[in-house]
Amino acid sequence: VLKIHHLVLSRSERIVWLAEELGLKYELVRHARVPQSFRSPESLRQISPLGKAPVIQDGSVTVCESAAIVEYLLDHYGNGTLRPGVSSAEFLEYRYWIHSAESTLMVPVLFDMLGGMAGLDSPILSGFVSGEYKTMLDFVDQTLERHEFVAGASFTAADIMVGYTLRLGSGRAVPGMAVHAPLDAYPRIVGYLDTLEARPAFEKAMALLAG
Ligand SMILES: N[C@@H](CCC(=O)N[C@@H](CS)C(=O)NCC(=O)O)C(=O)O
Repeated sequence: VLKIHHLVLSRSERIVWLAEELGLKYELVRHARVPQSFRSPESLRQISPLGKAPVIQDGSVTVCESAAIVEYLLDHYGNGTLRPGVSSAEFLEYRYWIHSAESTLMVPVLFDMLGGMAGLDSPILSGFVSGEYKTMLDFVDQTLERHEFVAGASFTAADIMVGYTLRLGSGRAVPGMAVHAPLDAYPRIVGYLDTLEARPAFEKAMALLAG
């Protein structure tokens, strides 16, 4: 059976959410964070060389990296859902957002989070973070102005990828984490996150992870 390794309060919520969207049967393996460092425990290092979540095991195959796992699950169990066809107009946007969620869009969120955790008070850092938040949130907003989901009129796995990044930056994913994505200035993005969080598969995944 497919094993999803979940690190508590982490990106691996994406994979549980996707598995619920696809109605997959899977075993959830939870890994607690090390309390002092908030890093992953030794148990994850035994599954993947970097010791990072998410990671899945499907028979003899091990896959790491959120987006690589998403694409693997869609390749093998997607039956053509949650991803536009390669020759469709939406596909390039889909691919852009699948990648951006863990790269350009994630950059200000990570610097914001780590700056806060380290107690850094640096104008260079805060200027970078606020500038990148504005650039990226403006772009997400313009994208959502054109269509309801990031890759078009339909919900896709790119929304699962982007949704987590935005949830992390807005403080929704890790309660109590000092993060500052200025979502109040972007009601359309707030509405988008509310729509994503109202999906039955998201709610089921979150209930499972909270239990
Ligand atoms: N780009 C990678 C990031 C993986 C990553 O950094 N995961 C975090 C969880 S949110 C982690 O395992 N952190 C614990 C650690 O590195 O000790 C992905 O999307 O899978």
